[in-house]
Amino acid sequence: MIDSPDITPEELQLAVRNHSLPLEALRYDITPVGLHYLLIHFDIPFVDAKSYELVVGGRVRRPLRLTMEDLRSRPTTTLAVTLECAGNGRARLSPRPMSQPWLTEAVGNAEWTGTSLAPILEEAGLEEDAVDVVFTGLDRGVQGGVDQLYERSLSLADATRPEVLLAYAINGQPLPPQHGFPLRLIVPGWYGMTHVKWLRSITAVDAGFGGYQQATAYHYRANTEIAGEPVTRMLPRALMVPPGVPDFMTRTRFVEPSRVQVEGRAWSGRAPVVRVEFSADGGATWVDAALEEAVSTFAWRRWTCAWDATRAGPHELCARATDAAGNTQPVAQDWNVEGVQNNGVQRVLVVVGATAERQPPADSLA
Ligand SMILES: Nc1nc2c(c(=O)[nH]1)N[C@H]1C(S)=C(S)[C@@H](COP(=O)(O)O)O[C@H]1N2
Ligand SMILES: [Mo]
Repeated sequence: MIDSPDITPEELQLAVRNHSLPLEALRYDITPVGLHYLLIHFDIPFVDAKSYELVVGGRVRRPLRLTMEDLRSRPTTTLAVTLECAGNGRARLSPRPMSQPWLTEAVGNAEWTGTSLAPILEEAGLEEDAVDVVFTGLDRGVQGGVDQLYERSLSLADATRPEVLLAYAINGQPLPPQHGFPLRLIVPGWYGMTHVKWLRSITAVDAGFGGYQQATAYHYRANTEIAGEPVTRMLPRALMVPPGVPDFMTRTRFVEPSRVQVEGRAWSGRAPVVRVEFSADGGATWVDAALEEAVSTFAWRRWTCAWDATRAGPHELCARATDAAGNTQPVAQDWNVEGVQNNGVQRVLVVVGATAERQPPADSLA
């Protein structure tokens, strides 16, 4: 299933800390909290909500210190937002970039509740020379040889968009520790790294932010000679719920000869998804899937497609999304240094045949 299969103990260590969405959970409009993917670079910080304060400072006229009570007393917004890790699909590249070895399932669609960021920046009063807003987490570690707090920035224009939230709840519950308790940033449409968890401070700065996670990491580059392009909004992607039942070890699917209703989800952070196509022959021929309304402006759309699974034998199923800006998914994935923005089409191997004919692989012991 993976072109360069020798997963290292270091990758395995990351993989067991950070789980993906089981693809069958694409059936839920809103992903149940425990099924939403997770990505934590360092350790999950232990935070006492009673003494917690968010510090808003830097190039502002009125620095603020906000308790959770202050934040909860502000106007509330709830928004369904599809989050996807920028490294989704990385483990399918060859050679495999060394980092969290995602296959294609680093996604989730939760309902985030919080308060809008723009009015807080307005209250703090940005100075004329402020150009970027830096979001700093409470979690600290070393990456690329750099000792750091996890931090990312946004331009003023991006930070003050109305949909940008400081969120303290997910699916109606307080944030669990792993999703950023007590407060995180939500930037609808952007890849996961932007949504800083365990927010400790928000700082307006008068020059482009040069922090590791901003200026060094999260760049799309074909080789190490170039700086590349910063990773920002999500490219379109469609995923399907693998039909039938899986083989325990290989995850190959078994389907009884029948007419199968294939279903899945599609999203893009660049423009609304306008088309999803389905292929039952490894991408040689495509048919249009039916699209349902998006769960929200910033959330995935459900799609369905009928598949005549009557010819016995193996079939490779694929799905491909296209957005209103004309972005689509490549059938063959290009390689890049960090293994980010890989939106190559999903491939699901399905064997059609009667149950009695299925030969379990000899080594599939539970
Ligand atoms: N403080 C902090 N925020 C963070 C991270 C982190 O390691 N530390 N990981 C980022 C990355 S890379 C992703 S993909 C998302 C994952 O959010 P989730 O775990 O809630 O799904 O959080 C982002 N926010
Ligand atoms: Mo990520």
